[in-house]
Amino acid sequence: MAAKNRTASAGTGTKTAKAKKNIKNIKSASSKKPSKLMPALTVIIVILALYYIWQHYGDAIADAVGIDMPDAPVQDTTQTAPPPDGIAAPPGDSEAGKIRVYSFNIQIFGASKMKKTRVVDVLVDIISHVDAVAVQEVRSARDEPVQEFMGLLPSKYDYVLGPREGRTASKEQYWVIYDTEKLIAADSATYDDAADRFQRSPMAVYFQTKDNFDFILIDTHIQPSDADKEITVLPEVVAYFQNRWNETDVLVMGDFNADGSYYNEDKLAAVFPDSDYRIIITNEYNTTVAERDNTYDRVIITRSAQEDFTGTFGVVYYDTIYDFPSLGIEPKDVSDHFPVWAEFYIDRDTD
Ligand SMILES: [Ca+2]
Ligand SMILES: [Ca+2]
Ligand SMILES: [Ca+2]
Repeated sequence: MAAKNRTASAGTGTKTAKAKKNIKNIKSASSKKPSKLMPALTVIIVILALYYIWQHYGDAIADAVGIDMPDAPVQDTTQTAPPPDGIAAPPGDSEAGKIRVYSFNIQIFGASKMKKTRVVDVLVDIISHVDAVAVQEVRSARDEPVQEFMGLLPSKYDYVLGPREGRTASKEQYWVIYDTEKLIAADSATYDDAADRFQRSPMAVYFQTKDNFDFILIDTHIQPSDADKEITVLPEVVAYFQNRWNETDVLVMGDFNADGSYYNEDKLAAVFPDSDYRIIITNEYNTTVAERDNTYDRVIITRSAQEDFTGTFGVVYYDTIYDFPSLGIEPKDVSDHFPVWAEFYIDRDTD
């Protein structure tokens, strides 16, 4: 993959060096006037303490209060490490006549994440192989990080970004990125959650392909503490969008938090029965980077989309794809989730 311009990081480094020089100057000036030494030292200590907190806990603070910290200085210790050159991100690109649709919770995406250049390199490489991806957990007060990331992808990619959703100060946006050479985003909408049953009301895009296949992609991030209730409502969301666009093929994708302490995964088959749906990412798959084995992320399709499904699907275990030690980052720096995906024919659709 192409090495990207990292002038922003280099600039931050120069500024830091300048600041240190200034601190030195203040120190030597102060030493000539002993009476003013203490206040000057106090100011320096406070500045250094704030700088330390900002640098080390900026992300955590931003997460806790639900905002994205503006431009926290990130120490880039990986500048000399090579980019993940020549490594194709499995499962690889789709063949002609087929598309691969992904879901990826990229964990607190915003300005802070965009500063982590090697993390961004890996994200760009993964997403440069998708035909479409339903992204969860864009958490930024501004749209610039999303626009900046789109600028790093091949120009054939376009996107739909949903409104900021959430009952508290912590808001998230759904973000669907797609290859305009394969797909046309004919329309998009957010579920009309009048009864306020979702922390983050699901977003959907109605896609058309160059051939017969047209479908609705629903992007959802289920609230962990309310997983049982929210997942139960998803079939209503499916029906809502089916009626809206008069289209039966629906791919419900996203971070369902449908496992572990949040949800009894054995209940999912009752919400999405075989008569009407097919659960493609079933309970035995691990979709999380953590040690524990959980199927939080799911791909579920409606019955009419089964004629379009090729039977090929997967989880992108990027921890085994990239040489993380040489990049100077860990897989968990990329996200706490692995992407999940399913493949579809574009020429077999009958509805
Ligand atoms: Ca269709
Ligand atoms: Ca499981
Ligand atoms: Ca169909």
